[in-house]
Amino acid sequence: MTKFIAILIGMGALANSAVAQSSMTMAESVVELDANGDGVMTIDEMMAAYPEMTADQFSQLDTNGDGALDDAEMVAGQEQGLIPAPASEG
Ligand SMILES: [Ca+2]
Ligand SMILES: [Ca+2]
Repeated sequence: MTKFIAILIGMGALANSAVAQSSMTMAESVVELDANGDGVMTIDEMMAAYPEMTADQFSQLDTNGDGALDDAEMVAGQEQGLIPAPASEG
């Protein structure tokens, strides 16, 4: 009986981590694109992931104009449909 409860708790923990993961999906996709791991996407990294990305599109996404896309700019771009979902998933 104790073992059964332990299994239930274990499954609950698994379910919780699955929920946590799904809410992290967007941040993870940013990390995947960030080739040099500096936490922001340059136009080179964006064009490597999205060959159809143009400089115009990039500057549209780079709302603070620092020449790189941070997490917030990536999320905003994805929400606006300016950045397609990564094709490598699934
Ligand atoms: Ca980078
Ligand atoms: Ca920026």
